[in-house]
Amino acid sequence: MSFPKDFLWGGATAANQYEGGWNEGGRGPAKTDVTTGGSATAPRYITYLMPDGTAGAYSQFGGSLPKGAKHAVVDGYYYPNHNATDFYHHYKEDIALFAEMGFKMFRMSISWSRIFPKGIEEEPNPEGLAFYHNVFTELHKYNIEPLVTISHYDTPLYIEDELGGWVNRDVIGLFERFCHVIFKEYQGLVKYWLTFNEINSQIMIKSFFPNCPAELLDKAYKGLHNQFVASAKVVKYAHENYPEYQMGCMIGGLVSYPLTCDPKDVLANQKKMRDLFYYSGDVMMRGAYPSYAPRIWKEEGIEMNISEEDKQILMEGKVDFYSFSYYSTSCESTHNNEPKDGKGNLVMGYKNEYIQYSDWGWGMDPDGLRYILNELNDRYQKPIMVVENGLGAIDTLESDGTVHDPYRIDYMRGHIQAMSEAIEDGVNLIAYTPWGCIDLVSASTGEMRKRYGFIYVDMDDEGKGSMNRYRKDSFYWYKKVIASNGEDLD
Ligand code: BGP
Repeated sequence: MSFPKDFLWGGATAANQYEGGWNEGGRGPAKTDVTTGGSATAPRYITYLMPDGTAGAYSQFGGSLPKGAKHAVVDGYYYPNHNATDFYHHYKEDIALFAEMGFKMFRMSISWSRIFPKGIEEEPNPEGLAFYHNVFTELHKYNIEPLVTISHYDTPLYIEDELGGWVNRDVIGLFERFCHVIFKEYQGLVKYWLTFNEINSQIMIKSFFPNCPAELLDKAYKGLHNQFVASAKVVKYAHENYPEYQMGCMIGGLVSYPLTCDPKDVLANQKKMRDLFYYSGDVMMRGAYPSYAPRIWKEEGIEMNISEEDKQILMEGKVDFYSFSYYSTSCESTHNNEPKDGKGNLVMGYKNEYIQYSDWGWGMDPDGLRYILNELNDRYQKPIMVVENGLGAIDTLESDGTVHDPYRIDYMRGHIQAMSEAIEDGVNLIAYTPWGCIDLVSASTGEMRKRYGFIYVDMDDEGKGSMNRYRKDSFYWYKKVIASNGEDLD
């Protein structure tokens, strides 16, 4: 029996992709509310209005807001995150379904603009606070432990547009105020917190946007630094004021292999892993930038003058556990001039002939999970949570309300076996919360048809559907897995 008896089995979601109720209960908008639907081949667009009232849109991959324009919801576009799959109105029903599967943990995020609509207010929005109170209370009714992401891709739009977003250091103070309020408000209801979802995602633009303008990259590194400082400040604050709180980082998982055993490929791959993946975890787990960081900044032409004060803050705000997302792997090579054809979450690489690919072209690689868990365990020697993992696939709702998804069960089985092996290897893995445990809006494509859930939600890419919930075959399978603590995977 490899899974420890108190292993935290569960599922994961995020407010912007699941909650809906975007303009209810006093909530303010976030950038995800001005982001349209897209597809595997067409990008999502971000819409705006010019001062003369003309509407426009730019691609979320590489586009930018024209001078003088303001992000806005514009007639004629569809915004899937507005209603998402409506946790806002279905939370009781959904939590009952999670409980039926036997969840011990449920990962969700708090929408910052539900608590502080613009992000700058002195006082929080009581209706927003009450909503999450109700949700956490409902979870505890079933002994489900919340795992709360404080910021999951939804900084209030006002902060992004009027204050310039995370490159502006003033945002650190606004984030602290938000955290102080929720830490106090939810004491006794929440114990596990993650400060920023996939904090490294902002520098991943280097991977899927190869000729990324220097200015954009500079902003990304500086914004990321401000998030490191913001995270460290609230981690320190939590440790001092709420000793029962467990604070974690959340890093977008990137596992890449050298395409060949040419030492040049091995070095190029090591650089990629450090550059895009280890960089962030190293700062948050060890409290200081790694020794390889200055060379990255030099090569990218980025001037990073980190003050002594910031260095001290980072050291004092180390997190208690490591968490990450894991979906896919790819390969790196120095002597391949072909375009990178191996896609994955936030990252591009070369395809690996030894693994299978999903309908969205993401490499499926359970062994890679065992490999990276061992690497992370060796590197940090702290508890680890896999807080996202899963297969985005097209499901069919049958006329009798069933959904047969053996492909999802196969994917999950492989990854659970890999985690079990990693635990046998000595890895201190404490939780597993697969992504989109109930169908929700895809972050990269805005689609509904890219489904991850154990629970099917009747909603399509155009916003049509009853929002009714249906148990997929994987629902009953995962229930058995949890009941047997990872033993029964048939
Ligand atoms: C991660 C995000 C999630 C989620 C997931 C799956 O990057 O943290 O928000 O969306 O990827 O990706 P997608 O929705 O693009 O399939």
